[in-house]
Amino acid sequence: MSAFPFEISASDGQARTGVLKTPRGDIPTPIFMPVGTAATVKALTLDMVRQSHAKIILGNTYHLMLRPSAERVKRLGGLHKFMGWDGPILTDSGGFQVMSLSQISKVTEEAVTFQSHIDGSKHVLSPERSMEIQADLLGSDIVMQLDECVSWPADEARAQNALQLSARWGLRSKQAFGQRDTQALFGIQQGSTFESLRRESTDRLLEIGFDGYAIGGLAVGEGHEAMCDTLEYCAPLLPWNRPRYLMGVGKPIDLVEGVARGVDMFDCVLPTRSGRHGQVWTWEGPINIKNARFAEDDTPLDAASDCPASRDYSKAYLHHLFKAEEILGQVLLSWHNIAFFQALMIRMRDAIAAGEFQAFRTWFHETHLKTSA
Ligand code: PRF
Repeated sequence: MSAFPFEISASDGQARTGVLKTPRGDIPTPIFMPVGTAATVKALTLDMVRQSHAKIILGNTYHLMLRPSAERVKRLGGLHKFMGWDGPILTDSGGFQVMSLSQISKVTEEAVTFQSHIDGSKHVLSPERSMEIQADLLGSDIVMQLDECVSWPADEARAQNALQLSARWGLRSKQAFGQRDTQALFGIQQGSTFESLRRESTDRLLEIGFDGYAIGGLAVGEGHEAMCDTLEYCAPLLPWNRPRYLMGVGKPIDLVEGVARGVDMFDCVLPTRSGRHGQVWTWEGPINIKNARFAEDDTPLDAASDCPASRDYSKAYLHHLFKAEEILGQVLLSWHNIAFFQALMIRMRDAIAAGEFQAFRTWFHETHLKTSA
């Protein structure tokens, strides 16, 4: 029995909608989790994050262990109290960020050893240490196992080795995590774009048994089509009655196609990162607010939105803020983008509940891809 009940209330093809119940609040699914890497959803106050309809945010073991250190966060009352967010928090286990951010890293059976990208200091992250940091020091609600993600393309032997190591680290993560009433542990499926490896990885995870299952190792360079082709078989391998989380994904079109293939949870830096660079996500597709065509456009980004950033400021004003390099521009576009991603998830949940997901998907492709490159 998992500590976090997951109730699916409706499905439409592989797409499902439901609720993941946590002691810090219910999470309606499918859900998008804004990324709060360093104990902040960049550029946004928590009031803005809450107003955007986000129900759960993500934190990172890698960043927080380096700065301000997991022990300091613990002394200050844990991650929720430290940053002031009383809703659920999911933390990633660290291995993936080591591979992508640290210049020098080494993976052994025991652990991953790496140099900090901040000051070059040396650190060791084992499955046991990752569990201690996430579950005991940060006090995360959803803890991720330590895994190894291979970049793309990977040859089959390399992908096989990584999934076997991930499975052994999954078992060690589970043993170190133990049984907990108020926190959940998710396993991570690996196996690159090989169907037989995704099956093998799933079998190993199911033998161990987790509260939820993530799909790792995608959105690492394979492209949208190959990711969708892989999801088509790798998502349905996971148990129907437990939450499925596609890690580090993605663009709005990836979210729609992930939901269509049975994914319940997503996270990505895209809405906040692209917002800081002037990129705006809209129902009609992405636009760049710095484009000269917005210089005298006095309409808002989305008059129908309940997000102040989308509704109460003109494109001309936002264009001006970016041209003048005013910090408010980054704040408002990050806020708008996060709210847009939540609005997309709400529409998908409603469409699945109404049995109209396929119609929504068709509509989204037609309107959103008009302007997408
Ligand atoms: N593993 C972990 N975190 C991740 C990934 C993974 O494979 C990805 C891949 N898209 C993003 N974040 N632990």
